[in-house]
Amino acid sequence: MSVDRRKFLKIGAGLSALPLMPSFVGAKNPQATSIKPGLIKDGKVITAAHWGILNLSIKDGKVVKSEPYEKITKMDNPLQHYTADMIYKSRVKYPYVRKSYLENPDNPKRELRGKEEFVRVSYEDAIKLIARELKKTRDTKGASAIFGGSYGWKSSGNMQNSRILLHRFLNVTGGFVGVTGDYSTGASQVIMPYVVGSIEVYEQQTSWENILSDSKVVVIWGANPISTLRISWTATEQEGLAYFEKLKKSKIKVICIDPVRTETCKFLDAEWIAPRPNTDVALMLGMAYHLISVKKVNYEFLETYTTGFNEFKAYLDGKGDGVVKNVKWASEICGIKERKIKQLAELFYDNPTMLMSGWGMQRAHHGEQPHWMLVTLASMLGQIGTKGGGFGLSYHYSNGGVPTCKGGVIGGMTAGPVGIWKNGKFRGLPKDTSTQSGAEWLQNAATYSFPLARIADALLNPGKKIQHNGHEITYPDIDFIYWVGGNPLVHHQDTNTNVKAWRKPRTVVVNEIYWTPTAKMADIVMPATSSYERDDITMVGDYSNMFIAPMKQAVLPVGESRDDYEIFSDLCRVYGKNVYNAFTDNGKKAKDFIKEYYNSALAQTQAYGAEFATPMPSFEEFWAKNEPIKFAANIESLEWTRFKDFIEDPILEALGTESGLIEIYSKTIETYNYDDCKAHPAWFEPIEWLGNATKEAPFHLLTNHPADRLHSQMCHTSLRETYAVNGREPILINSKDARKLGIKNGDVVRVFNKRGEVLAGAVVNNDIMSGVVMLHEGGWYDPNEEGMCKYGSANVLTLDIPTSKLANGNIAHTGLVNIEKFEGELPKVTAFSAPKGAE
Ligand code: PGD
Repeated sequence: MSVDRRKFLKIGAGLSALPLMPSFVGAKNPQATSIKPGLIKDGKVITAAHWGILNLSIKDGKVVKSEPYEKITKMDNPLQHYTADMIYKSRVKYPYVRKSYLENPDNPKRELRGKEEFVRVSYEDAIKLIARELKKTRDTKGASAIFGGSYGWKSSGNMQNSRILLHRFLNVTGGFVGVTGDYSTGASQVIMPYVVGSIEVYEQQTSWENILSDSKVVVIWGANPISTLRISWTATEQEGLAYFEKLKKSKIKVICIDPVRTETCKFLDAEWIAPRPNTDVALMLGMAYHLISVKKVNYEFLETYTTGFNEFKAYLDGKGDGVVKNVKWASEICGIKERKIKQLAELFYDNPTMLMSGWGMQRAHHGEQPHWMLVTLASMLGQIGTKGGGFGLSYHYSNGGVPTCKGGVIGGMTAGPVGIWKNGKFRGLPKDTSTQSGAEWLQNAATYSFPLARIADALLNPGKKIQHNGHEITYPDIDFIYWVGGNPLVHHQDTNTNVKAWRKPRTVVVNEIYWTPTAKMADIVMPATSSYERDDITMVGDYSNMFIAPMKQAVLPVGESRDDYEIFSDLCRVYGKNVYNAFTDNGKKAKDFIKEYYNSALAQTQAYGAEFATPMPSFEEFWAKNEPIKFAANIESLEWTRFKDFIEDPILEALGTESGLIEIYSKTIETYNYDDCKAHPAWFEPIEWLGNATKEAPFHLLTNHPADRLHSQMCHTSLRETYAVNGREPILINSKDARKLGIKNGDVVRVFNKRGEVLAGAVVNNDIMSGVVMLHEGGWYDPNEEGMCKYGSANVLTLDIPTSKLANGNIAHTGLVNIEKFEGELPKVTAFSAPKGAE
């Protein structure tokens, strides 16, 4: 350590740095010699991750093999085999503080965030530093300066739910700024309640059993379930994939409408229809126009179950804008031949047709429109609520449509009571915290909350007023960010602007397992354990609730990593006993919560009686046995049909919309008077699309979800070597386009626009329409000195503007780029190594 460095460490807020050596120096093989009681040294451990229930083989205290617990489908899920890399690669092993922040947290040279070296400090000192600086921000700027929205996919597990634990910690210490919405369904979850009375995107779907028995046509509209069903929010049971296998064997006609010939399209041997990106609304409007002209509209359905069709029809006929939305008009916009548009519309009307839509098309400029228009089209077809027809917005996600099992559902971590914050001072916790409900917490967090996808805008523009869903929101002045369980430097759009935004607040704290781009942008990084280093419990099957799986600690924590629960408990300890007790529920350990969550499910199954649900053993037996409990579906759920009750009785089973009916025209939205979201579904030209492409940016960029990662998770594992091209993220280019550009399969290319530039590896074929390129989201951001991403993080190129004033969702799939062969010397990819000071 240099003298200079010693000097600043001394003055650095009175904290001491540790010698840069591992804490287990002296032990020959600490993993093998210090196995904690109860931890298996050699044998098998059952755990679960978003990518399924896993059977881990442990040898000498280390994970050596990772396999699925049960083989449900013939399809392999590669994500299930890389657990060892998830434990041992790219780890944050110790607490670190950015050099300038350690020297002077009051003036921490924010412009160096993400560039400067880190200094290792002791765990205790890091805890003291976070607690002190957080309190300082509260005392000087109030709770509205503390951002804890902290969005992300974290790890599976109901106890070590890092995001909720962060909320719990920030609540007991006095509140924080939260967010509304998410990146997945930002637009649809706001528009759908106006249209069908529920958010729809996270709802159980008509049972697959019904689809297989009654559908004649299945349309997969902008979705890639064979890829996205490899994971789910809790842990996947993979049954959705098994149903897609059955669909492939059935006689049902499958059509994929997508600019990319996806894995799903190829797997199902489906008919591929490729519209220009972001033009599905125009395509659907053309279909609607055609159905009216050939009198293939179910008017009885429209009259009984919907409101506003006449206003919509007036729009189709061009009554307000003079533009008739006929098939010719649609074809010119979306690029699908007129004959095909007509043929598809009639095929849907003439046959029981299930329109399965993904969410990618609503992650686009005016993303509120596609699903609203899809519901309108489905209403015209009149099959909603039938066994084989209608629409579904979650077949591609978390195995929607897999029948729900009759069993117990475990409890989970809650966001806890909110500390009292008055006149700029934290006044402690309320005397009786038991009276605080979850709703109160939500209200508190909502006071300053803003739509998640506006985060960079909010950080850069404190005090700015925006319109959101009929209200005005004023951005808070954020000076302290605490992020856990997410990777915003990768997941948020327009990375270069995002980097500027992240250099705004005084303090950024991140608990992370790996040296992600977000961890590298922090001032204080706390080393978090992976889920394989701690005990937990999870449901498996988000809609099916098919299993309860134990997630037993498999190996010792790496380095000095700690569970998020432990980190936050220790932070609370600094604030005093009452705060610690409120956070830990009077000193509970992780296992106490796990048992409690299990027992709540046990009580449910006991209430059903053994006849109706699989009996569950006591918690102790369950934990000792180290096996998941599996529940079965009953006849009711096997035959379950979405909207059936409403169709049978639209009065008693009215929808949650203002009229109780499906709203093709919303009087409430009309009152908002937004220029970018009208009172009925409509075509809006996106800010960037092939219709306004230029010589500078001639290609539409799609940033689909990757098949071999979960967003950015696993990018650092050796699974990457199976898909990376020349060490870079692959970009899919149409053969004809590549030929024109002189690009061959395997070439490194520069992809660029006015927002930024990335390197990527060319994959040239005809699985993508001409004029469109596709770079998966989730590649780790790896800037060189000039800001070019050496690995290929898609969001360097995307736009950070809202879908509309209604939902303010992200528009990750709208955007134009240019592309050229990279001729220079290839820079080394450093995305997966530790930053300076932490090597
Ligand atoms: P993940 O890669 O899952 O991405 O964004 P999200 O941030 O959810 O990041 C999770 C992070 O949490 C990882 O870094 C992981 O290491 C960390 N983590 C996991 N478990 C724990 C834990 O127990 N404790 C702590 N402290 N950390 C943990 C995904 C987001 O990206 C989403 S949901 C969508 S839908 C969007 N999709 C797109 C898109 O289609 N196109 C583009 N261009 N961009 C997108 N961004 C969005």
